[in-house]
Amino acid sequence: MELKGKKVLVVGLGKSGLAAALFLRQQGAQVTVSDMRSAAALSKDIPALLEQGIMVESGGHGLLTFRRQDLIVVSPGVPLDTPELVQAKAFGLPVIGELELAAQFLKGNILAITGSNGKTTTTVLTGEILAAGGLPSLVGGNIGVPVVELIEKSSDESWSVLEVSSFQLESTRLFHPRIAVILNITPDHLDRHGTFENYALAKERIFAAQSAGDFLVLNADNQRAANAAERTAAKVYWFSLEGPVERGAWVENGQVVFRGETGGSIEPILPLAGIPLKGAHNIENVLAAVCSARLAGVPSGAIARAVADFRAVEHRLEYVATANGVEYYNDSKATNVDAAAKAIAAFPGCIHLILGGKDKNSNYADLSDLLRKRVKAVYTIGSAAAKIETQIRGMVPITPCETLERAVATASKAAHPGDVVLLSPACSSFDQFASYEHRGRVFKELVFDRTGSSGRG
Ligand code: UMA
Repeated sequence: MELKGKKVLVVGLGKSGLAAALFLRQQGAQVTVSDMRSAAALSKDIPALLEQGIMVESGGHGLLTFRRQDLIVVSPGVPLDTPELVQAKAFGLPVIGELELAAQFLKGNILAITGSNGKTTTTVLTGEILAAGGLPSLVGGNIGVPVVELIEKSSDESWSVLEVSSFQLESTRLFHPRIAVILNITPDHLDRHGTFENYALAKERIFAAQSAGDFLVLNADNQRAANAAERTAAKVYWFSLEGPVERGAWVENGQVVFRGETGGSIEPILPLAGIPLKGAHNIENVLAAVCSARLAGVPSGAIARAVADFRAVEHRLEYVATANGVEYYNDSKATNVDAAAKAIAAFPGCIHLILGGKDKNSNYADLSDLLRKRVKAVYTIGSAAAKIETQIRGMVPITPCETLERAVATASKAAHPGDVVLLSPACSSFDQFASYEHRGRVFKELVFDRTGSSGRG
């Protein structure tokens, strides 16, 4: 892709847009950035952009700005049905995402991981396993590191391990991972994609450009993810919690095992007891990482060592502290119902659960069974509170708390020794916080304030 002298518009000035604009400018493009936020809100980034000769349109998107371009690079959070983008496409302008742009300049191999839940843990773990196996690995994508930022560090030998979201995949055409992983597909982001099928189809773009020499790793236990096997040109590998698979990873007699070829020998990788993460969903994440790492050529000893040394990623069922016999867990990254279900299932019972935030057109009644069996009380927060209360009424005592601060205080007072206070909100954070990371950090501070210094540091 030749960018020198091209007029390129970057839409959205968040992490992705900022990194993409600077990269495009470096490549000699004439860059404009357009963002709906006001100049005051963007004031932190504008000076650096102007200094590089990048023009900035703030306070909204101008139709004419979108028309006068050779290429439009869109940030993941900007919906593709934004009227200015629709019109630009109608005029024949190419519209691609930051992932698609970056992937065309990345050297080496791409190992891309998508799924409704477990992406970040699996991505970080896979990156660590590859590094333990001596492969130069770079980690980025939806995890918070724009893929363009990896380009400079990539080499012909490197493996870029990328967490990729449906938002990023939706606008890909040539994105071509050597190994692609679909961990699971369950309802999420229905507010953006409209239907579950549209959302699933966006995720399936992860293998759209793959061919017979590539690998697609699928969860045999998740129907919608497994369906992809019928539509791919890549060689399919499986992982399963339920039993043996033709090729791939599963659990047998307390061991994680791997079989490289249909009918081939079964290779023990590590004992189940050597996995230091909570919850069955995390065993799935480990199986996916083991399978991908074997396909990348990492020997079993290095895999076992890296898994044993791995610690939960921040905001994913992260242990925070214990006070008066009550354990506190931060699962702020659980921004959909399925993720919250997995977190609840990871504890035997006695959970005081903080639910709520910004609704994504979700159905909280899907939690009914787990709420009845494992949850002592629910504390609601945020703009989704009324909907949650209506959908789960009668299943478990509910205390409307509005804020996280009140929820932590109320849950802490109600909890007895042996109970767990769990923030696993099943909603996005944007009604009350800047991000799920911000929400998680506030939760941890509130817990530390109540429990003294225990767990800090
Ligand atoms: N904006 C517009 N016009 C619009 C919509 C937004 O100008 O119509 C502007 C906003 O004013 C803002 C900017 O776009 O200034 C935000 O862009 P963005 O939402 O794409 O945010 P980034 O900071 O670039 O972060 C993105 C991902 N965000 C989303 O997908 C929403 C980050 O994933 C990712 O870490 C980052 O790129 C680096 O790759 C976050 C996320 O929530 C963690 N992802 C979703 C998820 O995991 O569920 C998919």
